[in-house]
Amino acid sequence: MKQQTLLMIKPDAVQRNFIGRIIERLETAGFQIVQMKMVHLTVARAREFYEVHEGKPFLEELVAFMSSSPIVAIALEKENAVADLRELVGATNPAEAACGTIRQCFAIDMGKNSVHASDSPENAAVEIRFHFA
Ligand code: IDP
Ligand code: MG
Repeated sequence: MKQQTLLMIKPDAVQRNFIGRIIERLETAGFQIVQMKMVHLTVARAREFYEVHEGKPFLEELVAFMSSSPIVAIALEKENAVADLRELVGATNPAEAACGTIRQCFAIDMGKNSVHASDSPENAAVEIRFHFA
């Protein structure tokens, strides 16, 4: 069954001109782009997006980074989209990301890791609504 998920191209990747290369990976892997926009999140909006991480030691750094310059939000559709996108994106820490994954190819470090991908169908629905309500 077709499923939707959310990908964000984070500031580090936008700034290094990797938008096109990342989108090419998505399309080649069979994801259909259903909605897409470039947006500069405010600190408050970035904090709202990552509210599940409230209390984590990296939250302040993450919110500051995600509101530092524009991101690209993309709603994607495919069979098994959530799990397949997580696999294409790779591990949170690029040093541990599998060969050929987006993070292994483009990410700088654990914080500046180039992309976000929803981690469950439930969170995907919430995150797509957050950007495309
Ligand atoms: P995920 O993006 O792979 O789902 P999460 O654990 O949900 O990883 O963390 C959200 C984001 O917070 C990560 O993508 C990364 O940018 C940042 N982050 C997570 N853990 C750390 C850390 O230990 N140091 C710095 N940033 C972190
Ligand atoms: Mg996550």
